[in-house]
Amino acid sequence: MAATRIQIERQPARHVPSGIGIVHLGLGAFHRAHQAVYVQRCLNRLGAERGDDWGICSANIRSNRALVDQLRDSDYRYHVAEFADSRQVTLREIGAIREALYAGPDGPDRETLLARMSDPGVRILTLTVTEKGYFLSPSSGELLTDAAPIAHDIAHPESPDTAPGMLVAALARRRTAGIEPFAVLCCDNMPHNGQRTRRAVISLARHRDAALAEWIDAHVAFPSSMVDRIVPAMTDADRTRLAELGVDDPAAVVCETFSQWVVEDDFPLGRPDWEADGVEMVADVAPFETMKLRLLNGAHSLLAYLGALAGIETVDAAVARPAFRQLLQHYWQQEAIPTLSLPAGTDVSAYTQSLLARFGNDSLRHRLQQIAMDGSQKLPQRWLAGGVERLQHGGDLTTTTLGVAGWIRYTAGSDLAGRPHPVDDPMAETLAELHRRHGNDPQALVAAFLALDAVFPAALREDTRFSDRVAEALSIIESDDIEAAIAALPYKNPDREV
Ligand code: NAI
Ligand code: CS2
Repeated sequence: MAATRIQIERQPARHVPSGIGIVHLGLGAFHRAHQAVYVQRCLNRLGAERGDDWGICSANIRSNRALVDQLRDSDYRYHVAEFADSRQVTLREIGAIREALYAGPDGPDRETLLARMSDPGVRILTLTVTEKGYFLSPSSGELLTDAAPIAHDIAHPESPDTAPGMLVAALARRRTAGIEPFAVLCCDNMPHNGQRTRRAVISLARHRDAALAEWIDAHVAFPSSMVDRIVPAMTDADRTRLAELGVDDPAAVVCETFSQWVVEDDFPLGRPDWEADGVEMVADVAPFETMKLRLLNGAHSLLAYLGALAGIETVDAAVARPAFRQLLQHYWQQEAIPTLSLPAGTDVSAYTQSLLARFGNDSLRHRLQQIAMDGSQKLPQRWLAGGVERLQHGGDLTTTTLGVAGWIRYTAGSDLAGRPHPVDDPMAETLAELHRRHGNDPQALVAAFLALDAVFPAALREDTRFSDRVAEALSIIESDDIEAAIAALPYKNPDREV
């Protein structure tokens, strides 16, 4: 194989003092490969003096304490390896994170984090805590007050365990001290993610102090953002190939070269001029969010469940197969795109072709199992919201109902050859119980899954045109060769019948 061509971007020696203007909750792979890279570009451009206010304090509040220690040991420097393909990689050394904290329930840094979040110099709070980290019902958006961590935060508001709890506690301190609130910028894959974060925070604040909730409602900005960069979870094989490139860095991340960040411009205490660093600052993110969630993430989830059931391990391996490419093309052209109000000037055909190319990047080794996790939290915005629109207007639901059937079958915990896989989902126990009760009766199993009102909107749950089609699809999936079954689907746009 041809030698890998690498470019390396190093950071200048650290200047002092290292100011912090941003606190991030969710020090995960995506944050390190996306927001922190944009902030690094900004710091490089502004230089030591002007950029000093915008360094990041990044915290984990639930897991991955080791990563915090690793960053501390490396003077907060880590590497981002951007693979254009298996032979071209750009290595970037990132130093935008200037403080790392572990504020989990068993961690030492909760007070330090709350104090940092209450610091007047912190003007922006960003989050990547996964869709489940907001404790909102995926379908209704209501705060899950029965969830144990939320119940804990209601009972112990000054020692919160959740992201909404941390935000409420810090905002309460700022209000008491007469410090204006930071802007809260969600970077998770949710529709209207700023508004959803707002709803979680205000709903939780109401349990503490109605006046605080009103203050947050009146004074705190919750801009939404659309975020896009494929950042697979690191594997030992990734660490090995980075070591072969001379990078021995436990905090390193691997990702694609593509990156996009579209942000609603609502930062009362100011922000860096991120436009100069490739961030698109807009008045309304919704068209960008919906397009990305339905076209990229919706396609990802189709590949995740149907590909995994076929015994396929990675995204690129799935799109290498004609049947799966045909599946995606039908999903895009006949099901997802008709539901979109596209951002002005969008060439949606070019966009979906670019998605196929990105999915085909075999250097990422993006595991379908990673995408398949948390399906109960993802499917409402990726498939179901669009499905409701198409059902109401007589649109095609061929691949959406197949995808739902695939998710149902996937959550049985094995692929079609009987190979077991984990079902990583906040509702995993509930889903397993449904399989125990109805696993031998496909119609009853589908009805039981569609009855999950936390996941499925009533418009789908109560419409036999949808439920019957899912049941049909489940029987197709159980056929010997799922790939042949996918290829044989009636890829046409039927009339009213779905
Ligand atoms: P990761 O597993 O590396 O990090 C997840 C982070 O979320 C960790 O810091 C973890 O401690 C935290 N977390 C998990 N559950 C939590 C909870 N209940 N409360 C508080 N914190 C919690 O995953 P990664 O790749 O960083 O992705 C995180 C999120 O970023 C995704 O869920 C998605 O919303 C968004 N994203 C990810 C992309 C990717 O390709 N990895 C691309 C675009 C968006
Ligand atoms: C993926 C996303 O894991 C998943 O659910 O669909 O993390 C995807 O990689 C990103 O949204 C791409 O921007």
